[in-house]
Amino acid sequence: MKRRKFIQNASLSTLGIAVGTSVFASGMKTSISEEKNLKNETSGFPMVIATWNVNDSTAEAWRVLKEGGTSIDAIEKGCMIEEANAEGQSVGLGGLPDRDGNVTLDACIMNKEGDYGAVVYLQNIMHPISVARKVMEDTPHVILAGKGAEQFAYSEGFKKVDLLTEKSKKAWEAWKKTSQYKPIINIENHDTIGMLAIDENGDISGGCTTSGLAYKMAGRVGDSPIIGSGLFIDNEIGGATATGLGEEVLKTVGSFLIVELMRQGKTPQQACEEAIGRIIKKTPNFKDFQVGYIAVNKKGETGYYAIHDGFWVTKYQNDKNENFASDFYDKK
Ligand code: SD4
Repeated sequence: MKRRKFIQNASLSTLGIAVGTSVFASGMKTSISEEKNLKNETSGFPMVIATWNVNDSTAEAWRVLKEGGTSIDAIEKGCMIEEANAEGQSVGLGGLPDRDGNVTLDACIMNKEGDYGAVVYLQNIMHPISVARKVMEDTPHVILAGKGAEQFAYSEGFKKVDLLTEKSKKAWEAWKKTSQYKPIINIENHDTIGMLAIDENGDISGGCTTSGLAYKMAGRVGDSPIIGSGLFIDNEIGGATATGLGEEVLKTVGSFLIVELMRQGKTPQQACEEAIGRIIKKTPNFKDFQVGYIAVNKKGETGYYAIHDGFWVTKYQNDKNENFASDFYDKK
């Protein structure tokens, strides 16, 4: 089946993109506030914000920041929590596999200097965010893919891990039974992490880590590890990161767009809304997929916006680790 056809046929729910549902990452310790806080008025740093309900991850990032750690350390440590969570099915261990049953991971990281490192189509490694950081810091390159990335990880001391859990294997087997190319399984746990942090010095870093779309074609790489699409940081301005159907984020270079809009004077919220607007304008079938963005500026002001209801963010700021329901475009 041709790529475009596959993407069009694959509905949002079948690809592991939740729409119209509240999503709750398993292992979450803090309860979600009943009130939908759409005003999002807080600012200041240190702070950390992440896509979806990932309170354990933001708590870990906050711990690093409060101890005077750098934003890049906070990002790596925070993302690692969700990568190691076997219950979460869209990142790291326990991630849903591609249609051939292989768990393949994409991740990237960016620091305050604007350095970037990424791994794409990485297998058998629990912490792609850490390998991405090694690519950034210890190699002359910015992206390593597939076997090369895996070999590099082993050479850096990472251990081989079977990432396909029983739970995800069962889900994949159920998907295979019902349909080869039009899966009907509905995935409601969502925890692909895009994370942005500002440390006590006011320096911004970001990271993004995912197992990508469930039951994707073998070899498919999404937006998450691609600079400017799944993540972009400019320490003078702010940062942005994305979740959802990566093909649409890639086509609009969403995270770079948001940072550039903030550079032109937009608030993080206005910038996220405009980036979603670009997708809506260009893509008549936007009802079939979800994209969500989060952004932060130099003051620690944040924004978040999605195409559909059901996108949540977690923010640790001013000593509070809170979940917020994102406002969205498609009000029906
Ligand atoms: C991708 N953007 O691979 C990722 C998927 C995602 O929550 O964010 N899922 O397209």
